[in-house]
Amino acid sequence: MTDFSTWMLTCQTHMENVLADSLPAAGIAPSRLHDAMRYAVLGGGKRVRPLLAFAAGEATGADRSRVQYAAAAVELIHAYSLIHDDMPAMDDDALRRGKPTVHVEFDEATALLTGDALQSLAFEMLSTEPLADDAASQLAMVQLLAQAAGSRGMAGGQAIDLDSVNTALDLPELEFMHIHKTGALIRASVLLGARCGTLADQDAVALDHYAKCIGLAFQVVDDVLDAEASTATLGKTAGKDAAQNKPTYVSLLGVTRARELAQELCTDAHAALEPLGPRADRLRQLADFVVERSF
Ligand code: GRG
Repeated sequence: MTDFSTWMLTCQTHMENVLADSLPAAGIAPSRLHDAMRYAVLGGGKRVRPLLAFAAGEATGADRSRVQYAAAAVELIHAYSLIHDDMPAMDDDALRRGKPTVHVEFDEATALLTGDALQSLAFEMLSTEPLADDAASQLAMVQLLAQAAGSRGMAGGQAIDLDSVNTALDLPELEFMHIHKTGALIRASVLLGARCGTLADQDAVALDHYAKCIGLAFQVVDDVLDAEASTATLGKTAGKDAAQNKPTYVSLLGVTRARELAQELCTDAHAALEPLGPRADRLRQLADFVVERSF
């Protein structure tokens, strides 16, 4: 088995190439919009969601030529969410992935349209590329991503987040918000990657539980890094949660307990994968990566 860093780099490079080929070429009219789409998506980000899709695909024997489009579709939705989240009406941030945010580099109207167009491209890709053996299975994949991105998923979580500024959420309320805002797309990454292969019902349950644990762990670590890491390391403005008086795992639990919680969630994620045996090893490595990451 290739070591994890090599595997990760190979997947990230592959993802970059698929995304670069799938996005409208720079300079093609309307060129400002297409330039902004490429600016937002290419050359940055950890690609955690595509990595999860590739790893889940490996666990179900999926062909990478299928998984690459499921992975890319999720990454396009993620990129759109970051663009809109950074806009003045939401988080109002000027730095993302170490460069100016889309509305700063271009303008607000272009940023809105860029997010819209990336979301559409994601669904075009998921419904066009051959990802499943039959049309009904592929339709179910489209529905899965639509639900994950929509008001009962990521967009709903974002709405709760916006409402929560200056309020005192308790732990279950915070968890509910993050299961939607961050967790829904992470769950979709795992399940879509897995569905590109042969997914037994009991494995779907196990992967669903794994994804829930990883989604929450990802967010707990995100909160810790926001409190502890530098803007230069993160490539986005650090310390924003406290500055905006947002409820976070760090504000509720403190850094030490938040780190412990992330580790507990990682242990739960490993336990969830037990029935899958060695074919889930990449997912295990990714669970560790999510919790141990420093950016
Ligand atoms: C605008 C509908 C809508 C939703 C926005 C994803 C999101 C919801 C907001 C982003 C704000 C944020 C800091 C969320 C917490 C976790 C998160 C998604 C962090 C960014 O994801 P990474 O670390 O980013 O995977 P990279 O740049 O590596 O892809």
